[in-house]
Amino acid sequence: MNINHVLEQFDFKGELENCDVFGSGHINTTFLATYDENGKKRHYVIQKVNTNIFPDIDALMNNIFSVTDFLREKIKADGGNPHRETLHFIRTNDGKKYYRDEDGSCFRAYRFVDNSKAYDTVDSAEVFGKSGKAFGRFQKYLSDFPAESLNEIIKNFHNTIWRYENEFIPAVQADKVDRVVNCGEEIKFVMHRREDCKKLVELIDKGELPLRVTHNDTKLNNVLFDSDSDDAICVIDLDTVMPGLALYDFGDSIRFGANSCAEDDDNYDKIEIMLDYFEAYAKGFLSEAGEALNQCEIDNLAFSAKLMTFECGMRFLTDYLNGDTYFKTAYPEHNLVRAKNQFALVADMEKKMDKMEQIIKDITE
Ligand code: ADP
Ligand code: GN1
Ligand code: MG
Repeated sequence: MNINHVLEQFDFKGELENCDVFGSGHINTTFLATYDENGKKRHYVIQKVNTNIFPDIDALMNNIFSVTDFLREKIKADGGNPHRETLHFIRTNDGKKYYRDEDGSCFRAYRFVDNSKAYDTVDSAEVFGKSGKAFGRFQKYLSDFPAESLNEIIKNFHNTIWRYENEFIPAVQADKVDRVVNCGEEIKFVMHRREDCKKLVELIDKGELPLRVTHNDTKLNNVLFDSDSDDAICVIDLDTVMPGLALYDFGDSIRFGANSCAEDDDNYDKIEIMLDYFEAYAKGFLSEAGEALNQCEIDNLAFSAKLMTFECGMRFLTDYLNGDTYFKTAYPEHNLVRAKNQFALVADMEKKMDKMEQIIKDITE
């Protein structure tokens, strides 16, 4: 791949200074390019989209353009700054939403939000609470987005029982790369919790949990913070914006940001759910999205944190069993370490579930 050739396809301002790999996502390959326009630095983010995971790139980019256009209007109406508070994608020189090179690789570009940063971990509950506000506001802004116009980019994305039956169990049975032998305990851990996998799906079927337009991948490094004030300003990584549950967005944020350790830390005995972070996030999220939530959603907030952590651990374990074909890994056991990490967090949440539920009650009653 010749990145300079890719950059030439977009209408960036100024002279290219440098372009480097950037960020810590598990799916796409992200670059940061710096241009100089008459002494003024301009930064752009270029992403090679993972087309194994997102084969229908047209559907994906149509979603993203319509969601960011919609958000821009909401932000303006709310008196916000649309240049900083949502992503601004840049079309190719011939007006397309992405560039496909000769090898079939697909690239998209957007403006870097200046004076911003993404965190893989934060060192204060207060800052984490601000990300809760940003994701809550994101959901509130999209509450009247025409959901039927969105393409469902990955079917069954958070259908935990579907992932269990159709991905996890077949991966164990196939044992393609002879790794079952390394993870008997973890496989048992998942199997013992099969009943949990059904809970939210059954509540959807009963009509108790409403589908909303949600982000579906609300980890901390998918929101940008202002470098000076540490306010959470812009929700990024819009690939999985689809109809989903408010609980998926809440739970996935807690999974990543209220873990006392990074997602792939192998100090398993140091892993715990930090209840002050849980509380700060819940307050931030509910202050923006809370009014719209029904009682069943509120009653399942604490459980959703456990379920999203469990589901993610099961996905890491499945990928380990399949030979690391989905998530980017830095070393052979990386997915197993991630799975063990998530399961340690699930186990701690199980011990603290009463406390987590009480925190939600204290905020909402
Ligand atoms: P992935 O699907 O691979 O997670 P993302 O869109 O989340 O792709 O981008 C990957 C990472 O790049 C983010 O988690 C973040 O760390 C970083 N990143 C992306 N865009 C920006 C930006 N505008 N400013 C700062 N960091 C960014
Ligand atoms: C992936 O794209 P990224 O790195 O923000 C994944 C999420 C997982 C997460 C685990 C499209 O998120 O579902 O929860 O890794 N995204 C996709 O860290 O599968
Ligand atoms: Mg990301």
